[in-house]
Amino acid sequence: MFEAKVGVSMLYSLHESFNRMTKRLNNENTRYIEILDDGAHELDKNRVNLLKETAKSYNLEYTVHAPFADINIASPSRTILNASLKRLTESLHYAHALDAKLWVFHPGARTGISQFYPGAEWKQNTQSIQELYAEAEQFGVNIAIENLPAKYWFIMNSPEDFHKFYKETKLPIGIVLDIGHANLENQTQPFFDQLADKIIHIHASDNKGVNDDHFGVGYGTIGYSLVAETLKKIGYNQRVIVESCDHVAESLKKLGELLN
Ligand SMILES: [Mn+2]
Repeated sequence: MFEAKVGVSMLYSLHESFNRMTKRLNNENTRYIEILDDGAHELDKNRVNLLKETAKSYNLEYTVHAPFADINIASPSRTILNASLKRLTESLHYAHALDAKLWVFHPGARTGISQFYPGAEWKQNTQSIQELYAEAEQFGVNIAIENLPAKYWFIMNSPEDFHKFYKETKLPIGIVLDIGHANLENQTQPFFDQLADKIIHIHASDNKGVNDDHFGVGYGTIGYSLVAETLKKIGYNQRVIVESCDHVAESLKKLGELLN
């Protein structure tokens, strides 16, 4: 039976205070909420407690998006790498405290010196993911890695990259398919064709194939009707999270209609 769970990322509210964001949670027309542990919404113990109370009151289910500002798990700098992993581990612990169903994180990125060390960023990225996975397993937190576009220096852009990663690590780690990111690489259909069984979470926003705009669904050039058809065909029954910065309620409604 087809029953994708359409939810919303609080990314669109990141310019607002944490308390303002929290007050929105009972009014999102969905119980599937993705909290972004970054910027003004960075988690701490008190905030986790507040979110837990809110979830209880309104029967919400959280997923947590790991911080990504200035984070690079493929960094060639030991100092930056350690700081990144420390911050991510902290976020994992908050996800555990929140009873989050999933912790979503970004792969590492190339840097201005990567060209001098071919393959080093890939190797470091893999090692970091193995460390995060071990940590997550200890805490019983389910984690998944998101596809990112090469345009913004990230690695792990295509199905080929994920195949390579799985072949090397044998880790049973899922994929967050970001449809907007995949569109920038023309890889949406290849991801569905080749890795449908690995996709355990979806980020939905729109763009025009050039920049990662995070437009509302229907405000770019992505064919969401086709995406919805594909999701039905593969029997996708997990979360589809609207990760738009505008037209959020409208996007949620559109996807809900397309997927039901
Ligand atoms: Mn995303």
